[in-house]
Amino acid sequence: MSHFSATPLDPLLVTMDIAAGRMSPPGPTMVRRMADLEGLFADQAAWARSVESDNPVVYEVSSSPVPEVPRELPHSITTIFPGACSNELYMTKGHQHPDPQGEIYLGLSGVGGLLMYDGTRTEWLEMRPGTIGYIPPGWAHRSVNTHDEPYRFLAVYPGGAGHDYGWVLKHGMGSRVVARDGGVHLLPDPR
Ligand code: S6P
Ligand code: ZN
Repeated sequence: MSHFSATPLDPLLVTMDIAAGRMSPPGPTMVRRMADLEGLFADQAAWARSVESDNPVVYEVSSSPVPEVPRELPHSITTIFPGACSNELYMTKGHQHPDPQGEIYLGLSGVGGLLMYDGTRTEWLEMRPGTIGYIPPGWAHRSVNTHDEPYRFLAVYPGGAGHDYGWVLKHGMGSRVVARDGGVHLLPDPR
């Protein structure tokens, strides 16, 4: 996501429409379709078929107007829709913050998981409405929808941390999250 103004904002009341995954007043919104997740799902042939058939929306991000600049705390609602590519559950691209700083996720609706990877260890937190997932500095993070309704969470993160998507493309997340035999499983993904 890229943002606009470097001018600090005045105090701001933001209202979340959790059912819609929107914020008011609104800031930037982003839609990620299957085509935007190239190279991320294990089954590349299934990914290509999905892109060619209807290129579904996998997730959306709606931000408040707080900009991604140092010292500000931008925040956004991510909605991951239910679904899978082959049997790998719908997920965000995942990223590292090049300036390592912590981040907070708050579960809003639905059920999902917060997958984190520090290059050696993988951690998985189950996220439900009201749970907070803490992402320590230096851990790459990806979110996954593990159920059959939209999974929504609020993210609050340091505006100067930046976003590096190439790191996850290159190193993966240590594990993949798949639906199999009626359950959700983490499979090792060594690189
Ligand atoms: C930003 C924070 C989230 C994600 C969002 C989409 O630091 O972690 O707002 O941007 O969940 O995920 P991704 O990996 O596509 O940015
Ligand atoms: Zn982040």
